Amino acid sequence: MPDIQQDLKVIAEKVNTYLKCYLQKQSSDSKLYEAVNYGLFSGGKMIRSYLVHSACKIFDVQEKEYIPIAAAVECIHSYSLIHDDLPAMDNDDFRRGKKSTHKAYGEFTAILAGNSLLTLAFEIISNPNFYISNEKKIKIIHALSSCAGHLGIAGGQFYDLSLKNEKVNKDNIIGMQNKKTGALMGFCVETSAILADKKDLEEKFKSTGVKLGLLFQITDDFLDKYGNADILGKPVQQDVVKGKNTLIDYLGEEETKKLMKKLQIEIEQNLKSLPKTNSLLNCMNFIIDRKN
Ligand code: GRG
Repeated sequence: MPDIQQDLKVIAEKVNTYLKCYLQKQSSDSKLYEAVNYGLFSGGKMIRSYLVHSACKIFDVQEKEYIPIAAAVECIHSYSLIHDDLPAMDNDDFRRGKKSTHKAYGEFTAILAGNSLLTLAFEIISNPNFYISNEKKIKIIHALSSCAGHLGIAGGQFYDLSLKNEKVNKDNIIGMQNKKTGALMGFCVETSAILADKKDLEEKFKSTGVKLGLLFQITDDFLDKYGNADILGKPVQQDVVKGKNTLIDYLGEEETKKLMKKLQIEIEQNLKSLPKTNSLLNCMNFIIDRKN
């Protein structure tokens, strides 16, 4: 399998540079500004940015068209992690090998840093200096906001937390994970079709991204069970401690691995007739084989 780490680093740097420039223009000496920067630039893998990049490669979409969108996605992702770590949610003290944002800055600052990052995402896309057409901007804002709300990340998080220690079935778990983790990845892949004006491919790309998200979440659950806390930058075996519902627990490891294989085949099938899919397929393999 080709090592995408180097490629990923290049894209991560471009997106981070874009975000740093953007935030520098809003520079302030408040602790809230510091917490926003802390939560955003804390060494995440930036796999979602890489997904946007890989999907855009299929249609030769230019970097200046998709880097701001990847930046907006990272803002929403960091927002979700800051809020996920709060005592009212997962109550985690560490993230990416560092203190979680509320541990470093206090709870109200972390909540507001999360809120600021959510709105920053839409500020970036709607910025008049971002030169894609207004029609595409509106479509992208609609798709991104839909996947962040109660039918997407927030809804998935709600089910994840409310179903703790409850008896659930496979569909409940997949539905929850598709929203919590899959929706944003669905957007990452779908956005390439929107940018390339490939209306007929938007739904297929979105569903490909959601499948990639489910694969990502299943790997996350395996890493929680068997991974290395130092490499992950957070404690392991937390799903059992917190009574979380995972497919590994429900189906067993063998069936879960069969489901992963099935998802892989479906993703390959979705991309079969398209050119330049190498990067996205390599990204899928990375999602499955990653160690953090
Ligand atoms: C963001 C709309 C919105 C609401 C907040 C708290 C919350 C509701 C949602 C939490 C969603 C969540 C934490 C999903 C888990 C997804 C996941 C596996 C995250 C880890 O992603 P990585 O490994 O993280 O890509 P890095 O640190 O590499 O960026």
